[in-house]
Amino acid sequence: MTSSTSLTTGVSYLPAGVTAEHFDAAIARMREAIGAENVHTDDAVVREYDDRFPVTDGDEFRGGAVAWPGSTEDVQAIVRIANEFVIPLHAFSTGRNLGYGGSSPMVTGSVLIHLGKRMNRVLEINEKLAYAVVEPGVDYATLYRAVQESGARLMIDPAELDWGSVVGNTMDHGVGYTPYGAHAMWRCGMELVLADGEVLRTGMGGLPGTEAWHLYAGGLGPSIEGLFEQSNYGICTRMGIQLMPEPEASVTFAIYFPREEDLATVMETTLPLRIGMAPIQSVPIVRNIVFDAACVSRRNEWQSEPGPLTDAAKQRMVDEIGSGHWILYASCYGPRWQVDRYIDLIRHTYLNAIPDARFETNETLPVSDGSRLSELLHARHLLNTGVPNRHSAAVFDWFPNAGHFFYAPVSAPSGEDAAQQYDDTKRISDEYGKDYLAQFIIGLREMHHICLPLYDTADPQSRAETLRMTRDLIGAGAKEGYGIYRAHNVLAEQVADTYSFNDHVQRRFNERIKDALDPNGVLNPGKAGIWPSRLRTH
Ligand code: EUG
Repeated sequence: MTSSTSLTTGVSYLPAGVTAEHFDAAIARMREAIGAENVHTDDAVVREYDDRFPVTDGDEFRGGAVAWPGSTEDVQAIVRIANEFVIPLHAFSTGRNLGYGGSSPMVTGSVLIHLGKRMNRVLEINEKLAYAVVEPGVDYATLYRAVQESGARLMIDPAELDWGSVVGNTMDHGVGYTPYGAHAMWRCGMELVLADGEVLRTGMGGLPGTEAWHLYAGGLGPSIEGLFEQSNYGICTRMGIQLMPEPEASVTFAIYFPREEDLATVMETTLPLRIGMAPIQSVPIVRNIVFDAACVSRRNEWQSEPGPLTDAAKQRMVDEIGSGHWILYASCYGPRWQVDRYIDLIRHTYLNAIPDARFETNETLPVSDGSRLSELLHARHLLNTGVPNRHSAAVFDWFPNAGHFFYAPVSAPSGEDAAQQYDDTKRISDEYGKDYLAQFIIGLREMHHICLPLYDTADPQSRAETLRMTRDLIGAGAKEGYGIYRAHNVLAEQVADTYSFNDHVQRRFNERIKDALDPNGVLNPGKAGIWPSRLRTH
């Protein structure tokens, strides 16, 4: 530790109340434990982990150092040292939580633990029982390749963008679009490093020699895997994820609805087709034309003035892309005869409800068509058949330096709720002069209304206005009973406050668990508004 003072070079951000000497001593111990080449304090390395979509002007949400553990034992060592020195850690998988803070910590100066940097193995692919076991660094593209290379006839469920971590996305309640789209429903069996450094295997994983760890999420006693999702009670170092057997045939369809006012009818038509898991077997999305346009064009093709987008501009998108104001995408899977029957039934039901809608499939509108419409449909077909891609990342080029928040309220998948949310969100976006770009993601008994409040990440005024707008959206939604399911760092406090039943009993409960499991408050303090007692201000 004699060299510790020289380590201060390059440490730009220290956790509040921690001296440079103390921080350096902890860093030196981490270097000893996992190798000096795996712990960095240089600005050039640490700043790589700044939020790619910066929100604030100050130094908030920045790491002080980064560690690259190579094993569960490495993670244990880091956690134990953090406890000894009372240094905040911020663990993440691949750090692609874009729109929710990316890889940035709640507490400035935290030691970032980039789990995925070296812990990126697919540990098992079991074709017969249809599951895989992955480390945090396995992203959807990697899992897809591993399944292909193994020859297993299994279909993965990718998130919207292929660079997302399977573990990270699942732990944050992310969704995809195949029948296995609700990721938290299909994870089974976790290995966790607890806040005191001990390793826990959940469920059947408690039984030495078991082969059922990734088959059954129960075991003896309470189901605890959910406790580790969107929390800061432990670090997941491996996870089982169950996979759908590859179907004989798959067809993806798109339905183009001609009017904004069709939304409520679309939702009412969808619910009965979806809630029984047939004939709509996948997770349907209902996107507005602006979102689709942003995947295949730049904003200045349609409007050069700032927002909101005019009705004329949106109508031109619809006409020139050949689309609708709302577009529903979903898929059918199974034996060819069944897919054909389901597609027929679905087409008839929607066209009966909205006769001037247009119905296409990836077969009636083949990719060889070369149109933007077929490009969009084909990108959805890839996702819906388990082929990860990053087609939607084009949104980041909608205008120069574009970044975004996610505002994602949950409600019943009803026409009334969709119309109410659309009205509120559109009105508030118009007030702020911002584009409304969104998709509804329809589960079985709920939907997520995924809105992307976009801003110019290089323009402090655009950032501030969009942050204010997003706060207004959260406030307006909460008044109507629409809570958001996942919160950006900068919004976590406000969102936690909206879950206020019985004097915020949920937060108090979460924090009682936090204090019991992590008395020094070192693991991801502040995640989902859960603060350890030493840092709590509410
Ligand atoms: C998406 C879905 C989400 C989310 C963020 C993004 C998809 C984007 C269901 O939740 O939180 C197109």
